[in-house]
Amino acid sequence: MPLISPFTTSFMRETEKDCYLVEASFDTEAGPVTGWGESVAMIAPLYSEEYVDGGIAVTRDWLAPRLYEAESLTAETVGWHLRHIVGHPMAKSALEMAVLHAQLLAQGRSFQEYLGGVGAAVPSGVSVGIQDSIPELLRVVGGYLEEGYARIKLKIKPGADLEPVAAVRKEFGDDVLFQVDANAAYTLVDAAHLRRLDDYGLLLIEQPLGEADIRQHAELATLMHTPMCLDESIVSAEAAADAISLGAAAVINIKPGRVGGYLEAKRIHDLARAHGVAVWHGGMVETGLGRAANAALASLPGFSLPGDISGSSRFFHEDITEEIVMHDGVVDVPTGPGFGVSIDEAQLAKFRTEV
Ligand code: OSB
Ligand code: MG
Repeated sequence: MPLISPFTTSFMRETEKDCYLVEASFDTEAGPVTGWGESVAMIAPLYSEEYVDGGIAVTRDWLAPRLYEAESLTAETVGWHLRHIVGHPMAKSALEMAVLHAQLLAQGRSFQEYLGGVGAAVPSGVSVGIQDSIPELLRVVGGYLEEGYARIKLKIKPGADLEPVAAVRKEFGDDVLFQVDANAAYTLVDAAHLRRLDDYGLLLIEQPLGEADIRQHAELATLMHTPMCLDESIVSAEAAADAISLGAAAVINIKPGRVGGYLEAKRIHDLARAHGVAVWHGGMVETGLGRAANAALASLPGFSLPGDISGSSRFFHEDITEEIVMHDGVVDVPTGPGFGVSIDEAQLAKFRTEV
């Protein structure tokens, strides 16, 4: 799916969204039911080790066969059946999501109700890529603020950090909820430089160091005031427990795909909440399918900061489901059965490259 404008992070420049979906069909007493799951793996292994072609291969050859063999498969047992396959959380997540979708549809139940989420809408933040110039950055951020987004997250990297952050603060003032995301672009050697971000009243700094560097994030957290938030490092509830107990994460970005599914994501939410650690819902440029499910998860009470749950129009001219709409700084939590959206087969056919 072509993106409205290129999305640039410290690790890549994306001009189109490439992903795969999982379709899970079941025969039930009431007739056939089909659920859809979306993998958040990217086209290249640059954000995590997973990537689209690898996810398709491991799903076909190793994951799906185990689920075909399972008796009375439920969403709650997908993780159990796949437990001996090491890694591949994004691929596992897409499978669990498809089974969960089918299960909810069969029960006529909404995902929010299943989870115990609360409220009709969730606050909507926007993730802003690295721009080619400061004037361009101010134009882009100004546009999102005008649209009503509740929070701005700016991608940073070495050489594109202090100056753009200072420019956004100067132009839009101290009241804008503003945070940065480095996608693992720095090392602990950069601590003195990163500390200079403390002058800008940021909500948090997301993943300045590497995925494996939980202890080093804890050390960096003692060297700066800006709250430390982890994204890439939180690959499971166990990793979240380690990060919390080491003092590496004052805040956690929860992405269901990165942790193996929505059920593990809820466990991380519950764990963080019990420790008084704030969480917010991350994004992986999902289609309307993933975004709809994300909005339901983000309605759990521990999600106290606006998530990367922007409307379809943030990234796409047209979506493969009903449009996800940001209005008044929020996205409504879908209330219909399943994830509350459906795959538009004609739209899907338009973007489909493989059967
Ligand atoms: O680090 O949060 C990230 C997109 C792809 C990979 C990693 C990240 C992101 C985003 C997108 O920031 C946020 C969104 O989907 O709105
Ligand atoms: Mg991030």
